[in-house]
Amino acid sequence: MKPDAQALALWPTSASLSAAETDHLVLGFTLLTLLLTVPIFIAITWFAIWFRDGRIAYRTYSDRRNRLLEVSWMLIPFLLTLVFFYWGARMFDTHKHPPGDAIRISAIGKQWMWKFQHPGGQAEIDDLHVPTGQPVVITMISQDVIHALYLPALRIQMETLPDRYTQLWFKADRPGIYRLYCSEYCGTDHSVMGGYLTIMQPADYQKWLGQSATSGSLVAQGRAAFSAHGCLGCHVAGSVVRAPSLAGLFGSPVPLAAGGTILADDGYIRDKILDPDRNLIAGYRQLMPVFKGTIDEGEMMALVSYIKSLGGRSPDQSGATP
Ligand code: HEC
Ligand SMILES: [Cu+2]
Repeated sequence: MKPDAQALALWPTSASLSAAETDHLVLGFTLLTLLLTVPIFIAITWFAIWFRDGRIAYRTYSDRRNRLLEVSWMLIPFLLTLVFFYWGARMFDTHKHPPGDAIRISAIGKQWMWKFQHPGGQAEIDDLHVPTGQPVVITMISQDVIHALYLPALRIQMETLPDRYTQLWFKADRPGIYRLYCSEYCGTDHSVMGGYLTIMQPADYQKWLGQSATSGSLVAQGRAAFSAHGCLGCHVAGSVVRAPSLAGLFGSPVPLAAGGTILADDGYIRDKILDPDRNLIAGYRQLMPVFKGTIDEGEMMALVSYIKSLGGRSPDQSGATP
């Protein structure tokens, strides 16, 4: 089916195992809901007709009770719905925990387009190319208002927020061209904020990457931004300013001046660069300039990738005392 015809299909093609599982969950839960409610609606209708005004029927109140019956018709449906709760919660948990070996793609939503960037630096607008058989993580942020990236063929969507990174991941298994959308009303041109998701065989994906223009890998772009913004002046071994080493920072706990620690994830690093006066670090004098307004989200994604790529946390390299 052509991708645009698919947009009208009642039940879009599913392009991953987890999309198929989502369908089973939704169908199963719909069936259970029907099973539990349709008999009640039939009984209500039947009783309403049987005991209608003026009809001669047996209306004497009976005080016969069957506790077992009463408990069972509450308990059995409850347990049956719990099965779906458990199933849904397990899928939710899987969606929250991408595997470590995933391809990391960054996405920026803005009025009214999507910009995607691959680890090699290949950028695309309103188009997203991914391989089959490999997990793909998309880390995203909005440059303005709230958007949401919706990939119906994979049955997933995620809000894209200003000032905070969000994530989704999937492992596609059916090559093809599918639609992608913004599913959060975001202004005048919301309806045209979308494009195509192209799922390709891994070899075709590699070929596509090779043919696409890139101005250096994301990490290399980040390294360039790191020196262009003068970060290197402080965050380098032997600098005059005593600044923490960024090597191995990603994923480690940072001790805070106010006590406690904070996990150095993408969001922490971004916040610290834009507004270093937040989350003051124990043992340092805060001398870092505020970069809010000077670094856009695209450059920030590159900077964060670069800082992530600095392996092996080592003790303070800057050495010099203030
Ligand atoms: C004038 C010196 C200076 C410059 C320039 C500077 N920093 Fe910093 N940076 C510091 C200091 C000092 C700290 C510790 C701040 C604190 O006490 O909270 C820091 C902290 C950080 C942290 C948190 C480190 C940790 O261990 O948690 C990150 C990330 C960071 N800087 C990135 C950058 C980036 C990226 C740039 C360039 C866009 C930059 N810095 C520019 C001095 C600087
Ligand atoms: Cu939008």
